[in-house]
Amino acid sequence: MPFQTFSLHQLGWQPEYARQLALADFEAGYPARVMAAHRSGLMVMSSRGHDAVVLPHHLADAGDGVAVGDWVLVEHEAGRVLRLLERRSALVRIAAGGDHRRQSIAANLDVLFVVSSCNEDFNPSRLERYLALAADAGVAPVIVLTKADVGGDVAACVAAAEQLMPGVPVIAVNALDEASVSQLQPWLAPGMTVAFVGSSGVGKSTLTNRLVDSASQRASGIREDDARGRHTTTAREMFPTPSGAWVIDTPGMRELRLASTSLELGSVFDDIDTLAARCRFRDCQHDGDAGCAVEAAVADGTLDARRLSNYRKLQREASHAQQTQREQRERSRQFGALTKEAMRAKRERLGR
Ligand SMILES: Nc1nc2c(ncn2[C@@H]2O[C@H](COP(=O)(O)OP(=O)(O)O)[C@@H](O)[C@H]2O)c(=O)[nH]1
Ligand SMILES: [Mg+2]
Ligand SMILES: [Zn+2]
Repeated sequence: MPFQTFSLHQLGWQPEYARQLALADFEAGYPARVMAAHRSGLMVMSSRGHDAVVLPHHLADAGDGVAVGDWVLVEHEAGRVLRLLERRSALVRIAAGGDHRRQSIAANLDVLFVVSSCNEDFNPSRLERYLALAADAGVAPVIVLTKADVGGDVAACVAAAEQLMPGVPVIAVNALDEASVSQLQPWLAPGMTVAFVGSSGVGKSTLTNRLVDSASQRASGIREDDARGRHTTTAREMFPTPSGAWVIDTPGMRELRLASTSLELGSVFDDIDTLAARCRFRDCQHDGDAGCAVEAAVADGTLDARRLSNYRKLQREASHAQQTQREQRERSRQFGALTKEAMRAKRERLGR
């Protein structure tokens, strides 16, 4: 089967990536985009087609790791990644489990579709969490409310979602219906990269499959099925749409802990920050303090108590993430010092 090829431009190449490469870099290797990240290595796409390449450990372990959507420099003939290019944006989470590692999920995104269904799953606090995640990633969010066909008060859902953050588009769709899903086309221009995030079962994979024609999924050579022949969304992959955009499906992230270390959480809670500026005392804790504008707004119904408490919760998480990051930096600094000391001792033993 002939593989579809793409120009760098079609792959989403931007001048800011080109600026990171000198002539010597182009002599050593070629730029390619990560289409899929597996334990064994990366599947990349470049103007010469797709290639399986090796990701050296020192690159895999550096920073937040390499993710689907990243641009890398691949060594000519060697099929090995030489460098990771600086990202325009990146979705990062705190890994599940005890070690609290930062882990990139997707890189160089233009749009983040925050998906929720219009029924039981609809949860404003969870949507705010994803909006903060988008702000931290540096990606423009679009809220997509699925299962608009199932019943439930779709208009009320849309209205509630529209209140969460001014300027964020809210689209209600039936993910099973092609015409309905075509409402997402404005964000699927050629070279654009979009990703879906949201709880398990909201329709992310259904949307992805609707947008990406199956022929290009197969032809891209990046679909891998597990031993039982089922497709799994454990490895992150991106697929081209007929309109020329790139779509990334992400597995439902049950343990979506914010990797954000900014207590402002983007501008998701601008309304509360604006209110807080009007409190009588600058260090107002909005907790029984005299002349508190935030509590006054909750009392008169202009601010949702739920929203305030969610802001506080997300701020606590951000401050926790800040602390963890500090500790990790300190640990790796100590580890670096230890390694240096060990190497010095070894040199001495060898009499050099
Ligand atoms: N009726 C209806 N069913 C949907 C819609 N979106 C998703 N589903 C169904 O919901 C289930 C979960 O969808 P899936 O795409 O696997 O969710 P994911 O976990 O977010 O990837 C599947 O059975 C879909 O067919 C929708 O808009 N309308
Ligand atoms: Mg899925
Ligand atoms: Zn206050």
